[in-house]
Amino acid sequence: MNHELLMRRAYCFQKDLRPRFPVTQAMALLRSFARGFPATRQFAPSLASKRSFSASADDTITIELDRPFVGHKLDQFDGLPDQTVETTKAEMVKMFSDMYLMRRMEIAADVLYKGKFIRGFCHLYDGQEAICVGMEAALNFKDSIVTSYRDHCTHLGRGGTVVEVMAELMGRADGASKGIGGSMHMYRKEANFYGGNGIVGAQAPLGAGMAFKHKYSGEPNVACALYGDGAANQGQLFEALNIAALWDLPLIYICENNHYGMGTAEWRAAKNPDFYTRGDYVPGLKINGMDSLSVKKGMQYAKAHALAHGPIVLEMDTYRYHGHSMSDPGSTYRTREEITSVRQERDPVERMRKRILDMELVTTAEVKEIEKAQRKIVDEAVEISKASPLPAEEKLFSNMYTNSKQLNIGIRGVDHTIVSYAAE
Ligand SMILES: Cc1ncc(C[n+]2csc(CCOP(=O)(O)OP(=O)(O)O)c2C)c(N)n1
Ligand SMILES: [Mg+2]
Repeated sequence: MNHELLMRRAYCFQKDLRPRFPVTQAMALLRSFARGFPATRQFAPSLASKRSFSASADDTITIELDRPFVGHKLDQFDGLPDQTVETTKAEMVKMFSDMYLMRRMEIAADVLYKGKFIRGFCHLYDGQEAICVGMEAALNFKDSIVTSYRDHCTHLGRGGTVVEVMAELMGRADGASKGIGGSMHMYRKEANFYGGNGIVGAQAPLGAGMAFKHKYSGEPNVACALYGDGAANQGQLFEALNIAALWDLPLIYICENNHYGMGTAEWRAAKNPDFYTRGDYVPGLKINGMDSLSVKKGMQYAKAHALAHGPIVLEMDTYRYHGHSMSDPGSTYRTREEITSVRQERDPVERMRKRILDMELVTTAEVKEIEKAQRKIVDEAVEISKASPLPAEEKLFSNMYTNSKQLNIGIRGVDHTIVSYAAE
């Protein structure tokens, strides 16, 4: 079996580029492929360890995390999570592969934006990939997610495809929202992903509503609402938190602290930038958001907590490499040295690449093959998206909340008399 093909079958997110046979078969192939690799049952603790041992792709490996969790009011509950996480070779290789795919997709979006194939808003997620990937390792698609406009990779994490993201970015009919939403409006209802929100903080009360639904329906699931350090100062967050705490809703608030809200550093906007403590009476946990395994462990803890006791506030310590959006060069309010040092010392993709190589779970040649396969997925998705048609004209006026024809007003200067209205 060709390794590149195998990795694509076992790991890629691509629905439409995914070869047509079941994942179980792919995983069986992966297992046979993995059998020859050295691995460890009890791996501890440093990334630099090079112990060789044999284990299959699904054998449990225990990793000691290099940064401790920091808690807020957790003593009244289960205390702090310990500093170890259980994983497998298959999971770690998948995490690397998924994060690498996300990184390449965001780099491609940057290039396409500069080439004017993508217009309008575009907020990239590169640097923050470990949150998305680690979070999904602790959740299932019956748990709900709602996030901000920085949503491209969340869509992949929820099982969406690179084509869906790319086509949406280019305003094409094959996009996640049929090309009428754009960068800020990825959406995947079948995996309980409710977007993509352009209004800062708007997702916080939406997340509380989703958590209410899970509890009301007696489902063993949680709702996760992700927001930034800038959004963390919004009033609606505290209103929703109050009601969620009163009603013990299974809600996980996740503050993705990339340390800037547009060009404003966290300390200039927040009197208390310890965002995991900002729930006051609601417990919190600070997590290394640059390590997908730390995120997984923290999320496992948070899900169990939310189901048993109600809301919890997580702070993911992370960093965005690009500017706030494509119109921000990202270097006027922070130094280039700062960006470079995070890339060199904390990059989530590099961290996992180093980990699986140091543990001798894969060879350098195999890592290169994974990377080549993921780059090909992105390249093909770009071409498919470019060839995708524009949405039909009448689609521009479907799913509108207000019937502006009745109100006799234009929408953003568009003359409504020249289009027909299609209600969906
Ligand atoms: C209610 C509202 N106010 C202001 C804006 C403009 N705005 C868009 S993003 C942003 C900064 C948010 O920063 P943060 O929450 O840290 O998220 P990040 O962009 O860093 O992911 C602002 C002020 C908006 N979209 N909505
Ligand atoms: Mg921010």
